[in-house]
Amino acid sequence: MSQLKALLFDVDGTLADTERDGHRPAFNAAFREFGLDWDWDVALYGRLLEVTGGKERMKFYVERFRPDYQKPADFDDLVAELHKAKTRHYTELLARGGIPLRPGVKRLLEEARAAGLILGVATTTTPENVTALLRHSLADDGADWFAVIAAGDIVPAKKPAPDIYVWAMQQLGLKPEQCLAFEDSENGIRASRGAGLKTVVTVNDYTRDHDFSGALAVLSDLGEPNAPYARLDAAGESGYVDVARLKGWFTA
Ligand code: XBP
Ligand code: MG
Repeated sequence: MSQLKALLFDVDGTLADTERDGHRPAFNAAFREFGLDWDWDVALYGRLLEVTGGKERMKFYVERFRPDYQKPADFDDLVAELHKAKTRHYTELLARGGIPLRPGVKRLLEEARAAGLILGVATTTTPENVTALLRHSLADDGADWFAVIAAGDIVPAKKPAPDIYVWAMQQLGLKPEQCLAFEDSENGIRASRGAGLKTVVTVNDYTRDHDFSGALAVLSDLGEPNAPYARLDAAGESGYVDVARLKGWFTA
């Protein structure tokens, strides 16, 4: 039986509820800036989340929902420019303190560090977005808490491909049997399980009906001592996720 050495975190939807009130309005602000009449409401954005990666999501939107749109010859360049503008809007929103971490996240990260566990990030989003979230919503030196930040285009195949988790573990020199992943979505758990990782899921409004087969535990959130999680895959269990509980699930 391997010992737990590292916790690998997805970002969007897992560390913070960034999709609905962060990425979505940032995309819309970029569309307005470029004079496009594209506007992603909350429900449409839920459907667009089927595709991970902001550039990939914009292309998917045009293909699936805007047959009327005449793509310019340099459409890929336009998407790249839109994505840069979107990243600017998103990081500005984070700098205004716009998005808090989800319940229990800061407490667990602090405890895990103190217990000597290695922390890592494995996400589809752009590296700048990750460091901005960690700086503004966790701590000034929040990015330094993580031994690896695996993000964005660093691997060509984004989640649900396992590649980003595989890359993160290579950087750390660790095997899947030594790591635990945290995810919030079906695309996310397909990536983590595909990389051979045991995975704890915390759902959100966009993902609670997803298929989380193979999860170690499916929770409403990580919980706090005064605000316990609800365990969604085992009726009646509640509490808060700390290192001892993680080790119990990990070795069970
Ligand atoms: C995150 C995503 C990303 C963000 C947008 O997925 O799907 O596409 O919505 O990020 P996960 P960028 O939580 O599984 O990593 O615009 O920076 O690509
Ligand atoms: Mg996610």
